[in-house]
Amino acid sequence: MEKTLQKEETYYENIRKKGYSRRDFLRFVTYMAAFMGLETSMVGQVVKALETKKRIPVIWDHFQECTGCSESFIRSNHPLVADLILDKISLDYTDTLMAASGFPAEEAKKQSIKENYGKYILVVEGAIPTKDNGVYCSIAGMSALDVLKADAAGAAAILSFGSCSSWGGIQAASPNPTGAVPVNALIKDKPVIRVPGCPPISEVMVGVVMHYVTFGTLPALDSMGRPKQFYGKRVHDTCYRRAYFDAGLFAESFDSYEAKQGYCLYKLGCRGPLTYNACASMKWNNGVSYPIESGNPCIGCSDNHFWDNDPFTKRVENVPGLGIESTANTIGKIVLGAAIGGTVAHAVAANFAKKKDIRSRSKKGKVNEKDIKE
Ligand code: FSX
Ligand code: SF4
Ligand code: F3S
Repeated sequence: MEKTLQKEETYYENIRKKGYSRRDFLRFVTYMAAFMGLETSMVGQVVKALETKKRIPVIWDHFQECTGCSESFIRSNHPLVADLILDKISLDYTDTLMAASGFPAEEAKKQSIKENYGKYILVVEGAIPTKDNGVYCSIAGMSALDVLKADAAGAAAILSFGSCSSWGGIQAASPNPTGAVPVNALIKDKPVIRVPGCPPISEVMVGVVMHYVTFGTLPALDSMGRPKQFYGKRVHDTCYRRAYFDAGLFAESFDSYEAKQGYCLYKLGCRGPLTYNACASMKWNNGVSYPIESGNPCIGCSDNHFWDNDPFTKRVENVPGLGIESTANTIGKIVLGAAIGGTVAHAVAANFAKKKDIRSRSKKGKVNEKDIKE
């Protein structure tokens, strides 16, 4: 396993050692800075941080989950995103990605925690069962409950990756037979950042880590403990089908002409109006698509209690923010007549501007050293 010998490297040194050029590095930074919502003028700060800062050790625990969060993390199409976790973060322990196993792996983890006490980031994927002393999930002879407490004790911060560790997820769905709870129900003396989604978007997870590396602080959080830069808007606010919603044009069935034409999926159960995530602006798989663009309504996978909300059969009855009981049949007229079109137009325009920015900044050959201002 890659271990302490390489810990003194900076991120940049490690990137170069892996065979990437300076141009690749700058391209990656500008691409990520766009996702992080940073102004172009701040790209220099990210470059400088990665050039000068030592890699931060990361311990990554898995509890009750499907490992989709790890899958999402390493599936980013940007080659350096995958390397960020495997190479550029000094990843000392993760059940699914590390080469070591069994006793040596557990020992390596203990050693890393000891050496980096108070400095490492703890990533938690999955919920923690608390019923019957946590007997329903154990790793290396310890309950997930005890593993979490031991690993959290020396962490500088904890990142709850995924809806399971953020809210409880599918494990906590009624009747929650194992008493599954999210991380922040158990850890009260450390900053716990929720990065929900089942799974979360790869660039969101990387962006949270990069923010910490660049600024040495945690990102601004909303009242639910989610980074505002990624969870500040509802899927609905930046959805490309929003114009159809506003016009009261809805697809009535999945195989209809309207669905294919891009009509709003609200009547088919879309939970975009309630769900806070960046899917519609950042999209998935390097900006290729997101559930709604593939013809499926948002099922609110980033929300608390999303399984108990019965997203596959229940339609959202009241769309918040309009101040009225709105039905799908009247909402278009109401929105158009209530002069909130300006807000909508602004949200949609901001979305297009962001997409354009990301696209232009990540275009091949577009990033030059002279464009990076300190
Ligand atoms: Fe949960 Fe992550 Fe859903 Fe799966 O591990 S957020 S079940 S995608 O993978 O925790
Ligand atoms: Fe998009 Fe769903 Fe909102 Fe319709 S209801 S505009 S499909 S997020
Ligand atoms: Fe999840 Fe909805 Fe995004 S289902 S992936 S939050 S569009």
